[in-house]
Amino acid sequence: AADSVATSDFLTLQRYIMLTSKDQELAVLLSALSLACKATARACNKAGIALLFGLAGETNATGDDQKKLDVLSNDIFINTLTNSGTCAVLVSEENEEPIIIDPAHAGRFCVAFDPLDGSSNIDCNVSTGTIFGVYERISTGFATVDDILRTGNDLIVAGYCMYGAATELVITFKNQGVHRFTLDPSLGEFIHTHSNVTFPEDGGKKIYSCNEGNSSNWDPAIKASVEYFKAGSKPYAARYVGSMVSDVHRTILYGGIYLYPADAKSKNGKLRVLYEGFPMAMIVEQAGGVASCGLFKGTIQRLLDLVPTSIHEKCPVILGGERDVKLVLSKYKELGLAA
Ligand code: P6P
Repeated sequence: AADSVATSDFLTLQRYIMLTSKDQELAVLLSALSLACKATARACNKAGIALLFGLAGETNATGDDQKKLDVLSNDIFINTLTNSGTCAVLVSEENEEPIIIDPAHAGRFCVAFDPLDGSSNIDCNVSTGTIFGVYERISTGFATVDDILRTGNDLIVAGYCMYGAATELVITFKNQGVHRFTLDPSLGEFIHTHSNVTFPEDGGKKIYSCNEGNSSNWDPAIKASVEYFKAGSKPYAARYVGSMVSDVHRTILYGGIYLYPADAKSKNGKLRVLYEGFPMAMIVEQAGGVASCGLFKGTIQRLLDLVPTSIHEKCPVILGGERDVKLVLSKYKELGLAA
């Protein structure tokens, strides 16, 4: 067994990176990211004992009340990424402004991250996660926010770390497929467990995942789609954790669809393009799924094709296996809402 002390050949994240990209600077960046994930996992595991539950008494860029763990995890990611010497620009959900790294300590990469997504769940011990996307800078002189305000198609790495029963890192390098790593706390290493993770061929389990509390404000196509999932002798199961990493991880592994659509109150939806929509869309597409905004700004919009103009911009998110996402998109056409 891979966890027996007799093991002598460990496929760690670092080894996988060197096998895949042979890019030393990228290996250092991902080593820093995995350290930050391990430190965040430890803080979440010890929160109850270390009195880390509860509010920090501040609010973040989104206006959310920051939890102590939000602030701590954000500081962990900013410090490890800055000190890695591999980053030029950082964007965090918790920071109003982008962080431009001092050119004397800067590197090639720009990282957008949500350090502790779903943290409203943390005080009741429901799983949360970190979501991140990595660009290679394009500027030659001083790095600017334009190095990260780019189409999702320019991402070179996307990933999330789920702080659940196990601490699991899911990562994809562009066109290299989706890979899963599980933290072995006794080694402090992320050990490779699955290669080329893909959606179940037939769309998998019939599960739909959305906050139906918003349903009165949905557009007719979303309403019709969810009614379709609920109808018939074998309706879909409803599963909604309220933590994007948990809901998307289950959708990729079991099948089904996750939706956070635009609605009458939130014309651009709730989720953020740079550190929620784009990374999850890249992972879902690399796993053979579909990631769309649905009808957005007058057209049926593939999520990765968006070009954000501000770092906390929002977008609708409809992602999952082809069977279910295509069903939703077909409703727009059926109802004459899109060509
Ligand atoms: P709602 C958590 O705040 C988050 O950003 C995602 O992790 C999650 O999917 C969504 O918002 C939950 O939002 O409105 O259903 O509580």
